[in-house]
Amino acid sequence: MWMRGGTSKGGYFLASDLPADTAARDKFLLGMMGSPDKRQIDGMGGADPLTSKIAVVKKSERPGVDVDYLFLQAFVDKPVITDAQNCGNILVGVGPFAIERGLVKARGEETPVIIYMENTGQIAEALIRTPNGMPTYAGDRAIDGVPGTASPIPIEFRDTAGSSCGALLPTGRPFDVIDDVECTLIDNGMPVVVMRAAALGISGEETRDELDNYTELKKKLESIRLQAGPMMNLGDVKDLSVPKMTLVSAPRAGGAVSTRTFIPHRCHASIGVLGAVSVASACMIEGSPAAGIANIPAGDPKTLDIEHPSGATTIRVKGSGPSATAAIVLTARKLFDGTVFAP
Ligand code: NQM
Repeated sequence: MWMRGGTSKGGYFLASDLPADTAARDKFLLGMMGSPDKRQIDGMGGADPLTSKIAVVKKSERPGVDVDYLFLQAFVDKPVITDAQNCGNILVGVGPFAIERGLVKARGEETPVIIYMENTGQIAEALIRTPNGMPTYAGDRAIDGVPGTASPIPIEFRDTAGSSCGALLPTGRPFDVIDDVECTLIDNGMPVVVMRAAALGISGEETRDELDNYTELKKKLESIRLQAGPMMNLGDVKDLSVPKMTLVSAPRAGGAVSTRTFIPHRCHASIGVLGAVSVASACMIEGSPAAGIANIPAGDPKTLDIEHPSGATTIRVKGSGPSATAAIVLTARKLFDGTVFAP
């Protein structure tokens, strides 16, 4: 099934429909996406990392969990499929997909789906509208970065701190200095390096296309990223899609902070969901470069608008530090259901 999840898009598969052998699976997935090729002309990928995404879903054997979700990122221009990151946007389609495929039975107006995220070993709980025993996609919820409206899907995350790096702050410090740039190395669901845009010589208001053509900036970011990888317990990150690189500046539209994120080699059209949770957490760490410019509302829980190139992503954070929990409301839509082929 092809679905939009949040501001991303990809292929959703039952694990049982894919080869069990990882090498054979990856060969099939690269072939059906059309990778490696920057236009992905011979496959389903949309010539963008945000549309070259894959969800592999199966019924869970874990107590209290409905389905297991493995996220796979297909690189566009390299023959690489990686499970080294999670994806909160593609996650949004997992609940409806699980119900459509009969892995979870609809239970009245709304059906909760408890999802184990295999990449990072955490739980997310999604609530899907199922008025007629099946997911309904039509609704009145708008999200920035997607035209029109659709049915809202609230999702709560549990235990996201240190998902891939072992700790919220893997170096134990609010920031480290790499190549003379103050960087917060953080993981609250997604490993992210958070820096001030000004420290890299940009305003933070640039468009995605402007930043994608800024070769010098990309070189500087890659140098920082390769040094940050081992410091974040991720090892050599040359062929990994983490850590993400987020440049923050003061909010411009009444939100908490403004962001431009590289994922990691192309600029994101908006921001990843778990990426936004990690950035929001960095903004709340005293002494961090982000905290100095962010506008954090008082009270608990807090609603934080993380501004990005297509608007803002709203995160609700309860508590603070490693025990904080995060929630979002996004939308998903079924686009196509059928048979996909690889060469
Ligand atoms: O951070 C893109 C996306 C993502 C990841 C990326 C995501 C998340 O927008 O949870 O959703 O950072 O590669 O799909």
